[in-house]
Amino acid sequence: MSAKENYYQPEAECMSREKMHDLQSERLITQVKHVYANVGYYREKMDASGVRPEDVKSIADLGKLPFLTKDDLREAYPYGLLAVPREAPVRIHSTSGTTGKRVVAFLTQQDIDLWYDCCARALAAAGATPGDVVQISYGYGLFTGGAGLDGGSHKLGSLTLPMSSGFTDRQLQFMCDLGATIICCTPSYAEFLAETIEERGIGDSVKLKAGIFGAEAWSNEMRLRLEQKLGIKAYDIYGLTEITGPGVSFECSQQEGLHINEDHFVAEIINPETGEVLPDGEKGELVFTCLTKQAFPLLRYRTRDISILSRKECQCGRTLAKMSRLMGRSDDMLIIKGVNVFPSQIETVLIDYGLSSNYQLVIDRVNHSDTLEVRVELTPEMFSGSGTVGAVEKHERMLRDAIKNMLGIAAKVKLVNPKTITRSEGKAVRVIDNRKV
Ligand code: DLL
Repeated sequence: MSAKENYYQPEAECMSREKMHDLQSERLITQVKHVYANVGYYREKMDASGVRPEDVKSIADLGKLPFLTKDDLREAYPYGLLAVPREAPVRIHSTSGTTGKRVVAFLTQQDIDLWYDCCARALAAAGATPGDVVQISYGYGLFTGGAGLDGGSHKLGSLTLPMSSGFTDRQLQFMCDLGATIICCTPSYAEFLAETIEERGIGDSVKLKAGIFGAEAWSNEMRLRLEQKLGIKAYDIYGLTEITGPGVSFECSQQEGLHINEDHFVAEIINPETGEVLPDGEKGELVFTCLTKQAFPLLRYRTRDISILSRKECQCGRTLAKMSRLMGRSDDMLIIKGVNVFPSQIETVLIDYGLSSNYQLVIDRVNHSDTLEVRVELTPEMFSGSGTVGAVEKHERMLRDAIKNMLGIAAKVKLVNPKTITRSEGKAVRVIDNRKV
């Protein structure tokens, strides 16, 4: 433990690795029995893979259990994976996914309490104390962002401003009038807020010291920019509705990877093609097992999120394993002209180039060949200073070369006027793939 660091539950966050191993093992054994006894869907899946609850004697046996995927959740929709009687859960949340059938997750009061503890840990790690005013600008409702951080802020005893997303004028008025010190929202909305603050020249009235940003991918370059523009430290927070929402993992003062709340969730990294479990330090798909959830306890759930695990000591004093910031999703990966492209790679080029992180990738198929157009906004300086046609073309050419260098494929670059790409109040829409029917 470090004297300077701000913990919410140091006994869990700084537990010895041996103790964590024993705690995880004990909880896993109980959880597997609970699931086998109460969820027919699971029982069939486990029977089909020839594994019985007695086979799981410690965390080392985790690999015996079958994986669960989003398809299982869709198949079992809506109540098929509920592990408690219908009367027991008190809350439903749902994924923000835009395709396919929505996934619903259920929580008992205890599930909610433990989830809010996880979010309180994240807030504390970002420096939140009871003296802070925490502005929550994630959406409230089916989305887990608002509820999770709201609950965490209450647990911590901070003054909670439940703004939800949108209504930017009101957000900024409350932020300034009430002296919000911590802001929680998607990084793309944070960027929009920062832009508006700058435009209105109200930076001096903003008292923010930290931001807790997650729910979508954001690069380190974007972090530095948000920190500089808002005068804050920007922390990453990760989670997914199926597992619990925000607070599955969170960044600490070191801002180098996210600590996983391992007393509640076990993480594995697998090869997404073969399902083979990979050692620490190797890149692959994150898989989570819920150790304490009562109502909707998923075991070995494949997230499709790509990351790397590490159990190296962290300067913050937490002993919780870390996952690297997300490197993309295996299903967000675009294949353009046969090349694997992650939107975050393009974002890095744009930000390196001093451009806005408001961009859109438009993919099409013309004459049986893929085309990629990168639309990005000119910064106000570029627009006013060198916004002549010749200068814009020069910027476009240089960007095209930089993208070609990074990806190895040609892209068309289109610099558009500031504020012409639609802003999102929740998760940003970065990719328009016109190839899909
Ligand atoms: O996005 C939960 C959340 C809310 C996390 C607020 C953080 C803050 P879903 O809507 O179910 O839940 O989406 C989950 O979003 O599988 C990732 O692909 C992506 N995601 C979440 N956090 C991050 C992050 C919430 N920090 C899906 N970085 C996940 C990159 C993230 N992607």
